[in-house]
Amino acid sequence: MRRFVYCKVVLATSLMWVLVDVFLLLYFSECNKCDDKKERSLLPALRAVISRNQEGPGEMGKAVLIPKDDQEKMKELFKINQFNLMASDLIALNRSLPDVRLEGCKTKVYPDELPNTSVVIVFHNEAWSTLLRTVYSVINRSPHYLLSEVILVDDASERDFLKLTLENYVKNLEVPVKIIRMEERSGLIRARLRGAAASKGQVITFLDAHCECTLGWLEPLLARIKEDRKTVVCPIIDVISDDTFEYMAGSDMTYGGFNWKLNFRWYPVPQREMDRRKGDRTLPVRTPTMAGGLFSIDRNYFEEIGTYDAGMDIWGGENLEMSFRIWQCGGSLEIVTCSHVGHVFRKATPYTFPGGTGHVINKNNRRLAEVWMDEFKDFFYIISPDKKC
Ligand SMILES: [Mn+2]
Repeated sequence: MRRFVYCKVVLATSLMWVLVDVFLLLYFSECNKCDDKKERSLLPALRAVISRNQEGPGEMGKAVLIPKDDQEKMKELFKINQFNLMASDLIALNRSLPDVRLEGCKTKVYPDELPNTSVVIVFHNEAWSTLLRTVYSVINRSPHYLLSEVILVDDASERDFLKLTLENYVKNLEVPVKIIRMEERSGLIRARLRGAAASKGQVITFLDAHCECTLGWLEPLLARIKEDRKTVVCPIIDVISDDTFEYMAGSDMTYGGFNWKLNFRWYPVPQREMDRRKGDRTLPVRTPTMAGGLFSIDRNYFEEIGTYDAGMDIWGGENLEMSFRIWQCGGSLEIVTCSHVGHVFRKATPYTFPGGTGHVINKNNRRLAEVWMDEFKDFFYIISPDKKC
């Protein structure tokens, strides 16, 4: 009888100490300003659970609705980046997201030995919350042994918080984050090339500066490249609403194409591609073109095909140029349907185009047509006769 009482006392005291430990862990992990040593000492898994406060705005990818009283301010802030900055700023930088993958993707097993990747993110006057949420989602949802580094390339931003404040902030992150500054506004292509040149990973993964990577996004991309190093892979691009930051799953039934004005367009995946995969939607889709913002490519293959066309300015046409280049240089381009990354799609561009938007895009498209399209370029010039100079 007495032994039983002893047991109870011992159990009760140890339980108390466990609770004290949990309390201390919770207390220190909640603190944002604590130094990185405390931050690092926590077990990553435990921290992931703790940081998943699913009650906050936008958690689990839910929409953030701004109260009526703040709507005037919200509209003002919207103009800065052409998305709802007020909503974005309310959402945790490491918010939780739903698992939108096909059931068959959740149980896939990938080889242990995968190539590692550098993640290259170009930004120009990006908002703090969207840029950092991109970085956090990469760090928190990628196995660290596969993540060589994150490289942020600043294409001559003018905002102060993107200078020293950003540099100091990223020093405390648990994956090396390098910031490269372009001396003058150079555009997406030349900035990406600079990031690629500075990177060390076996694979280069390009992401936009307002993305959120979901659980399991990276492994299927790298596994496909390991299978065939000449395959360039894109995730399914999920939609993050520019109004509410709601996270909405993209479709595995659309792929990339283009029209004769050389605009990128989404089209339904044709039956022949479904048949080739014997109806298994978890297998990668061969896609004619890519949207361009998000893809992974083997570093050596990227160099073999001559990287990007460095003569293209600012933005526009480079995604089709890269797509045509890949297919015509012995590679293939695929959408890996088990990989999901969200992207804030906007209705208008917030960016300035030195030289004028139309002029820049026309110039890039002419280069695209002249280099890769042989006699098919005539379709482009017939549809857009003013483009010929
Ligand atoms: Mn974008």
